[in-house]
Amino acid sequence: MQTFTQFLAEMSVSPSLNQLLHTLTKTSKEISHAVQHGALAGVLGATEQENVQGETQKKLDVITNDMLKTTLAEDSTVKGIASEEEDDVVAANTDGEFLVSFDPLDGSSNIDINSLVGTIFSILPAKDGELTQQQFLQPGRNQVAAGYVLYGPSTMLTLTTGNGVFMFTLCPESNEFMLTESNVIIPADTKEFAINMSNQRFWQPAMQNYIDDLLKGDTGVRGKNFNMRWIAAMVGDVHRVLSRGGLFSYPTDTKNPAKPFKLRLMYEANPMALLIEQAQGKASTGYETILDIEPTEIHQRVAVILGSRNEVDACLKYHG
Ligand code: AFP
Repeated sequence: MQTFTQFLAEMSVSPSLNQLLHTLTKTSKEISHAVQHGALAGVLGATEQENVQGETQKKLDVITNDMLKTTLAEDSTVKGIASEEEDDVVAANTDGEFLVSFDPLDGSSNIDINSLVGTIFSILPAKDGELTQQQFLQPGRNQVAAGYVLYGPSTMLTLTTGNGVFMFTLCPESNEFMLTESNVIIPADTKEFAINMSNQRFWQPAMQNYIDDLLKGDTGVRGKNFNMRWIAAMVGDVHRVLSRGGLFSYPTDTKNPAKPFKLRLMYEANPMALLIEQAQGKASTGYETILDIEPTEIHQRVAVILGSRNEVDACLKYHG
């Protein structure tokens, strides 16, 4: 089995990207340790602060954000950082080659119930000049690498540098990420979907009709029965889709008219869309390919429909 270091050498990633990926994985091991200690380390529960998006921050959201911010700012390859937990972009090193966007701990509502959480990251090329939000506003297609670290029964890293999708498992004895899945491919067809059904009445008719037909199973137009899963952490749901196929969606809804979309483009939808496309799946808003969206701001939200190619296409047909 290859170590992560051996893998990067074999993939001939540039020395600067190699350095940055090592910084990210080193910090993720420390996050994994903090998550594992849970109540023993007094890291569960909420703070009294809200992030820029008006969500109450969990203690671990703040701790993991600070861990990543500190280590990335010390990495000479990083020019700037954008995080779910930071109001604005954070400048790191003027000559840095990369911009890193991240959700330090996706699935915050799972923290206190000892369920799946993860770190999602996206790496974009930096541009010359002063670091501003504008630097980050590049389509997801520009990402040089993207991935997530899932803190589950095993800690797993899933990564793409634009040459396929690879999964690594953190060995508890050696504390090394070991390559455990190469060239992940998502089956084109599936009988599994993931969506928060409690929002059904707030969806657009296209999504309502699509899900209605899945629920009718072999008595309806789809002619087969579907199973449903919902982890409430995109990182866990996408990991399942990459592992065995499926369709995952957080669609447009009218629950809160001021917030028609839930998931964030820069550090949730884009990195996941790159992984999904690299694994031969598909990722769309219903009307647009996620990786082609020209972002307008760093905390922008979008509708997401991703997963097994043929099933995403089936869903898109309802969207016209
Ligand atoms: P956080 O980013 O606040 O941890 O939220 C997680 C998430 O954005 C995404 O990972 C889940 O798919 C989704 O929220 C779950 O949302 P519901 O609570 O509406 O099911």
